[in-house]
Amino acid sequence: MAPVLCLGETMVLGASAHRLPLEETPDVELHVAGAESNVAAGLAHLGQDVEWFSRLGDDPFATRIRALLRSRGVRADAVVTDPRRPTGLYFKDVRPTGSRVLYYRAGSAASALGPDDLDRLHLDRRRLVHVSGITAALSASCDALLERLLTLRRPRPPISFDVNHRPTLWDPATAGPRLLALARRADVVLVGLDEAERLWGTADEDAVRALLPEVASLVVKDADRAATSFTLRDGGDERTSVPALRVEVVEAIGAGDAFAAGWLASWLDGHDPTTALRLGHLMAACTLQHLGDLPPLPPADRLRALAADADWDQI
Ligand code: KDG
Repeated sequence: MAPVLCLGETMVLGASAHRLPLEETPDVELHVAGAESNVAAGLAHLGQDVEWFSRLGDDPFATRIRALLRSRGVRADAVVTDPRRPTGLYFKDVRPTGSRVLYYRAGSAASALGPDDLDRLHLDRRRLVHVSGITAALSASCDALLERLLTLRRPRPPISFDVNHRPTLWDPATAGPRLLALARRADVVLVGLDEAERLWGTADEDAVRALLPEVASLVVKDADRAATSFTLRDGGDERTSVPALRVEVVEAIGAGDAFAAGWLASWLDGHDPTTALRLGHLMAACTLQHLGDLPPLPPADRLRALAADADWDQI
C-alpha cells in the first residue's frame, strides 16, 4: 500500500521572532508552513506512512521545505522542482488585535499544479488522499486538479477535504459555492463553524450536516469550544461531540491542520469517534501554544494514551 498522500502548496513562512508587527520587528524567524504538509507532518508524528506532494521552485526555500519535512518523517519523493517559478512565501504579522497573513505566492511553483500531476501519484494504491480548499483558490489549474481528483470514478481512495477558506485568497461569495461543491464529493470533510457561517450562512453543526448529507465522515470544529463529528453508519448518522482543551493560545494559525492530523490518524487506525476527536484536540492544543505551524510534539504514545484515557475530563 502506498503512503497516505497530502497534496497542496507549502511555503516558507516569516514571522517576527519577538511577536512584534512586521514594520517594527528587528528579527524575522523562518518557518515552513502549508496546510496539507502540516497535516502530513502531524500524521507522520502519529506513526502514519505519509507523503506530501506539490511543486517547488529551484531555490533555498525549497531546500528548506524538503529538509524540514524529511526531518518530520514525511516523504517528498514525487515533488516536482520547477526552475521557472519561485517557491511561495508568506508572512504572519502578529498584532495586538490578532494575526494577519501576507501572501507572496501568486505565480508560485505550486500555482502551476494541475490535473496531470495526479498521473504520477499512484492514487489507486493510497489509503487516503488529503487535500484542502486552499488549492482551489491558487489558480485555474489547481482548481482543475481538485475537480479531477474529487470526480474520480469509484472505487477510488478515500479523500479527505479540509474546507480551509482563506479570505485573503478569495471572497466568500466566490468561494462558498465552489468549496461546497468540492466538499460534497469528499469522503471526509473538516470545516470550522466560523467558515461555514462565512461561506454558507450557517453556524450550526446540524445545519452544516444538512448541507453535506452524503459525506461519510464530517467534522465540524467550533473554535475553542468543541468539535462534533457525524459518521454515516448502518443507515444512520452517528453524532459525537467533544469539548476543546483549555490552553494558553500563542498563535492559532496551523491548529486546524494539527486537529485534522490527529483526527485522521485516529480514523486511519479505526478508532471510535470520541477518541478521534480527542486526538484532534490534543494535536491542536500543542500547535496553539507555539508561533510556528509545526511545533515540537509530545511522543505519539503519550498523545494516544491521553486520547484514550478514561479520565479525559480531568486533563
Ligand atoms: O493552515 C495553516 C495554513 O493556512 C498556513 O500555514 C499557510 O497553507 C497555508 C495557506 O495557504 O494559508
